[in-house]
Amino acid sequence: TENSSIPVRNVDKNFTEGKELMGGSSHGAVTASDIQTLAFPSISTADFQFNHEKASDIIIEKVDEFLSKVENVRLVLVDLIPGSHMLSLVRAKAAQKHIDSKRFFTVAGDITRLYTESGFRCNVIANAANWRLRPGGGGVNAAIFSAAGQALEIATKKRAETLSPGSSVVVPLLPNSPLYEREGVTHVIHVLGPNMNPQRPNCLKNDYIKGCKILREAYSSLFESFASIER
Ligand code: AR6
Repeated sequence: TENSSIPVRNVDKNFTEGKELMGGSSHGAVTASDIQTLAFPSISTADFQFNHEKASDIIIEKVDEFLSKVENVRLVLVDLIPGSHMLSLVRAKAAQKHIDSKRFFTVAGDITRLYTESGFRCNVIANAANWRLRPGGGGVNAAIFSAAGQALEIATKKRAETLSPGSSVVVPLLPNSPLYEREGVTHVIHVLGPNMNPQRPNCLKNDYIKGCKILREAYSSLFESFASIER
């Protein structure tokens, strides 16, 4: 059976239980609101046409590495597509590798509506961006720029003009941004992944040696950017 057909309103029990566990822990100091949570799309696997098997291996490798290094963080892989191939691959591999299911989640839904549609509080979201950091163009990039309002475009331009493949940039949102007000998202991290689509700039023409290296760099850069955000 396909897990990702579960309606998005069905919040993963571990996600809410995680909150209670942390809140009631004997350490006392840690509460649910202290847990930084990053929601991210599968970089490069739609418009940029990157191989799904290879991409899912890299996601698992990088998530595992990051969670073993950094405490009090959670990661959520999101895909809009019902019955998403990427989500099922990643779920299966996460279970195989015994990735901590209280710290890593997969969610079928819109990354710009995680709180209002499924109750997931993610204070940071990642965007699979283009090199010019422009709004539009379809996919998750268009969804995030349109949900955040024009302020995101302006705030992004203040931080960077362009991105090179494998790198990322953190953009803080103003409290009056709809994404902040409605969803509780305080930062967007733009990431540029490797491109295998001949119709898009910097096509790697199926060079998966380079492609995998750049996708690893992209996730390392994304997770480091996330860890660097001050509360
Ligand atoms: N919420 C969650 N996931 C989404 C959403 C959404 N609203 N929309 C798409 N996805 P893609 P790429 C998933 O194509 O392959 C853009 O036009 C989607 O199903 O957005 O890195 C940029 O401007 C897939 O799993 O990004 C770039 O030019 C994942 O997000 C180019 O596409 C990434 O798909 C980047 O291509």
